[in-house]
Order: sequence, then structure tokens, then C-alpha cells
Amino acid sequence: MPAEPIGCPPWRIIHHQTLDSTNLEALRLAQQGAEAGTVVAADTQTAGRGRLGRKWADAPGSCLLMTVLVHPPAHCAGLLGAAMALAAAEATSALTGASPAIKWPNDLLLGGRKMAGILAEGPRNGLIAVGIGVNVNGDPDDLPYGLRETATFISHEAGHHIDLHAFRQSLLDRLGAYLQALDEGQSAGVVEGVRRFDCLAGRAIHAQAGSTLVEGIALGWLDDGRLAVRDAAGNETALDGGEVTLI
Ligand code: BT5
Repeated sequence: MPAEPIGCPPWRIIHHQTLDSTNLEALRLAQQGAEAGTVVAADTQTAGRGRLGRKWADAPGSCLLMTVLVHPPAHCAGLLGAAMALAAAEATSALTGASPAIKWPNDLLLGGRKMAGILAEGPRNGLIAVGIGVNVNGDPDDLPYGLRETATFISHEAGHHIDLHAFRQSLLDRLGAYLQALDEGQSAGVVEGVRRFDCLAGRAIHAQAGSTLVEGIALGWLDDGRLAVRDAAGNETALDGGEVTLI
């Protein structure tokens, strides 16, 4: 990213102690005329959302739960989630020295466990709500029972407490710079960035995208945000969403 994040949207942060979901609140605000650059944050959510109707859990006060309202960039809307993932990976790295992996399409992993997830929804009134949940300070035992083996917190991996506000600011500064680049049609920095943190390229995977099942070697992020996969017969497919499991 540029040393000086010039031209970041002037983020306007609206913070709540409790919300049903920062994504839902952001979409409601968009409906009421909120502008791009609105950021909705909460200490805890009562109905945190994952993809496909799944739930997002949190440990109250210990997680970053945030949604930004943005204009979809004209030519690279498929990279909005990537920009968020990259900003979060870099903020994690900058504050802890730990290097998270980005698992296409929307997960961040530390030590092989999920530390963050991203959910983009909309458009509503021309805006996309890009939400991220990051487990910042805590222990997997702070999460519901079923997640304790698969989830982690940044502090748990880094071995020290992280200033949640500093983390949010670091993430937003980077995100602003990347969104500006995407707006200007400059997507190379985002794509190269997610490739640097990517944990799938070269690995054998199993991918489920809707009713399509693909098994093969992940070739990595394409320039438009899709995932390229080569199957055993040598056919290459580009996935634009779905669930990837490492074999
Ligand atoms: C995601 O969905 O990973 C997207 C999560 C987005 C959450 C943010 S929080 C702020 C904003 N407001 C919202 O309401 N949502 C966004 P998906 O790929 O479908 O993964 C969901 C799955 O992750 C769940 O089914 C669980 O298995 C797992 N999971 C749930 N909570 C988790 C947590 N805190 N840490 C790690 N894994 C979790």
C-alpha cells in the first residue's frame, strides 16, 4: 500500500454496544440515505451473519465487528472482499508481526484456524455493505463450543493483547487506500497483495460452488477476484464463490 493513504473516504464511524448485525444496520442506513464511507461497528451482535444463512459468533468486546458502506468500483467489484481481507491481513501483521493466511474467498486464518470472515451484501441504494468480523483479543474457549477447534483470536496466536482501536484504524486506513485504487481501476495492488497472503495456490482442494463440485489444484486468485482451479483432467475452471476445503 502507499505509505500515505491519500484520499481515504472520510470514514464516519457509528458505534453501538449491541446490534443485531452491523451488516443489517448498514443496509438499513443505506436504505435511509447514508453515504459511502459510513462505518457501522458494534461490541457484540445478537444475529451476526455469515454467508448462506450461517451465523457469526463473537466474544463481546473482544472482536472487531464492523461494516463499511462503499460504492461498488466500476470494473473490479469482485475485489471488494479481497480489499477488506488484504487490509485486515496487513493490519494484523503490522500490529503483531504474525502473518495471517487469506483463504479464498473470505476467510483469514492464523495457525490454520479462522480468525476473521468477510461478508459483502447489497447493493442497497447503490451501496455495498462489506462486513468483517475479526477475533482480536481472547481465547477460542470464549466462542461457542462448536468453534473452539476451528477458530482462533489474534492475541491467542500473537501472545499479547492488541489495541482494538489501533487495529480498526490500521485496517480502515489500508482499506481506504485500496478502495481508492480500485475506484481508479488500479486493481493490481489488491490482487498482488492477496496473492502474497494466499494459502491455497498450489494446494489440492475440493470446492463447492452452488451445485458445482470441483476437485483439483488451486492455481490462485485471478485478476478479477475469482479462484482458478485445475482438475485432474487438466481443465481449468474459475470459481466466483463457494466453499473451499483443503484436501
Ligand atoms: C463468514 O461467513 O465468514 C462471514 C462472516 C462475516 C461476519 C461479519 S461480523 C460484522 C458483519 N456483520 C455481520 O452480521 N456479519 C459481518 P462464512 O464463510 O459463512 O462462515 C461462517 C462460519 O464461520 C460459521 O458457520 C462458523 O462455522 C464459523 N464461525 C462463526 N463465528 C466465528 C468466529 N467468531 N470465528 C471463527 N469462525 C466462526
